[in-house]
Amino acid sequence: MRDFVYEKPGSNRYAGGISRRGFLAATGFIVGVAALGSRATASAEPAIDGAQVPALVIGSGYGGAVAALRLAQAGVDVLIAEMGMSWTEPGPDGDIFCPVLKPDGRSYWLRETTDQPVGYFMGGSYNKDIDRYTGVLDSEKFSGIRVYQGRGVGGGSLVNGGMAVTPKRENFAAILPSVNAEEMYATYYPRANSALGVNHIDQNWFESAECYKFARVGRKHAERSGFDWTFVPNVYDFEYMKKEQANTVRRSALAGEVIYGNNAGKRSLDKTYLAAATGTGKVTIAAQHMVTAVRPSGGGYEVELAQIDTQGATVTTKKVVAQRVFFAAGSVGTSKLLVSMKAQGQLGDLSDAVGQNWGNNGNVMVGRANHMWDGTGTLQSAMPCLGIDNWADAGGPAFAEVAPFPAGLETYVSLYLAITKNPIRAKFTFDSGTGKVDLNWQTAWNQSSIDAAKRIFDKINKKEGTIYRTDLFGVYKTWGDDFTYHPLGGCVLNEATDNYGRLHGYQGLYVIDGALIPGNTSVNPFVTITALAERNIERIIADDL
Ligand code: FAE
Repeated sequence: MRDFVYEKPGSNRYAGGISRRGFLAATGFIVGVAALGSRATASAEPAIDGAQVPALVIGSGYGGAVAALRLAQAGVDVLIAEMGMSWTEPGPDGDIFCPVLKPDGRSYWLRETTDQPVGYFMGGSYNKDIDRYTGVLDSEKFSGIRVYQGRGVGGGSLVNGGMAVTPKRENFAAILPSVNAEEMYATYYPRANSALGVNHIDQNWFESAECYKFARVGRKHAERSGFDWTFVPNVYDFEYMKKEQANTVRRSALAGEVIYGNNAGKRSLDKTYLAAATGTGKVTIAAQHMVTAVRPSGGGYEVELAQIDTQGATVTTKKVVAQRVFFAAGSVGTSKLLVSMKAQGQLGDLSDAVGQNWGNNGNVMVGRANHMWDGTGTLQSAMPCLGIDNWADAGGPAFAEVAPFPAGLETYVSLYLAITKNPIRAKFTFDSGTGKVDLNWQTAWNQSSIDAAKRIFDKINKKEGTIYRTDLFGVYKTWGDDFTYHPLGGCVLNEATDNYGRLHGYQGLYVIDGALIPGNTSVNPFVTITALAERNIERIIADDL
């Protein structure tokens, strides 16, 4: 069955419908017009071909948003090129993002069927046919792993669970030893948390909230088996969620909205960093513009862009010359671009460390079948708020978020996303035959992640007299071990770049996203990506501009 046609193939209705900001690309200088309101403004058709810009940022996720805002505040005009759409125009149903239980083309990036992370239930796949469209969630397939990523103005912030976790200081110090942890915890983590709009759940409300019964059951089981647990802050507005539960506002998290976008309640980057960035009048966001090449030109860099329609087809190609280029296309996007530019000789002097040291943050998912007296509730908030902390277990460190399973009916399922300390690292390589970049991660490499997660859930199952669900990730498949939400690394700080993200070999080229982090953050990563970007851009502005 096909869902409604969200937009006719080849048309560019939403691109054309977005109000175009006044934009001058004259005399080698770009001037954006101040954004109004509280949401980032983007243009799908900016007149940028042939322009020269002081700074071009590739991608509008966490790293890109921080770079754009801080550069603009320092007086630098910035062009952001974002391959995904500007999610500001409602579809035919009046909503910007599609319903979770009835996904349409808006859900996935250029796919004909959905590819749900938890894609099976009771013996069968419940993926659905959809119309091909430049939707908000990409499930990018490599030989041994699918990597989920956000596509659009706001990057991963549009689709993620909003869990805003600052890692324990000793864990951060072990992961990025070249970074001064004291500065991070005194200055950059607080700065990131504040600008992201991180808030904490009202713990009294939590104890009785119908929508968090699943989390209370998860906590009870963790406690009964002797595991530590912790509340997890979020960028979803918990006060708004209270009103959702009281039925006084439009439901979003309580309507199961998360991986295909939230129509309300969430402080995604388009409402925080990017709104502030375009509000300076110095930042222009070119949506549906994919960077395809970067090469030296004069004293700067020539950047090639493909403007794409909602079928992913190239409408036109453009060239911009930028004095400085910030790679913020995400761990995978940045690594793919740099690895192919190095292999093809356009940026041939990049370090051999480019493309190396990639990890999946040890992600593995699993579900448990509870007894009838431990129902997880028919109404579940799509925003997790609690995690089981077993990182101190030297035999298999793990931090497991108690995840919702908002099916709209009582499933008795307790679902978890475990972040484990998987030491294996993969690399990206360019295939000159296909012209594509592959990632050599193998599914079997997740065995140590499964083993670490089992140290928690085998114990809980034994204590509770329960079993694993084997119907959520395939037919008789217990572990969701072939995908990740948390790609990290590929252009690691102090290896492929200097200690602030400057790429070796090319003055004026920077990496400022999750590619800098060597494969693991010990918790969910976006607060760390944001805080590290804050640290690096401050130094770059002070020393390089
Ligand atoms: P990212 O946010 O991915 O932004 C990169 C941007 O670059 C994207 O908008 C791309 O479309 C764009 N792009 C890529 N290539 C190009 C190109 N060639 N030209 C132009 N644009 C390009 O990067 N993390 C948490 O901390 N807490 C959570 O609760 C959480 N839940 C998640 C749930 C899901 C379903 C997913 C997919 C991720 C989740 N994450 C979570 C991970 C988090 O969103 C991710 O680590 C960050 O978004 C990565 O930030 P970056 O700035 O590296």
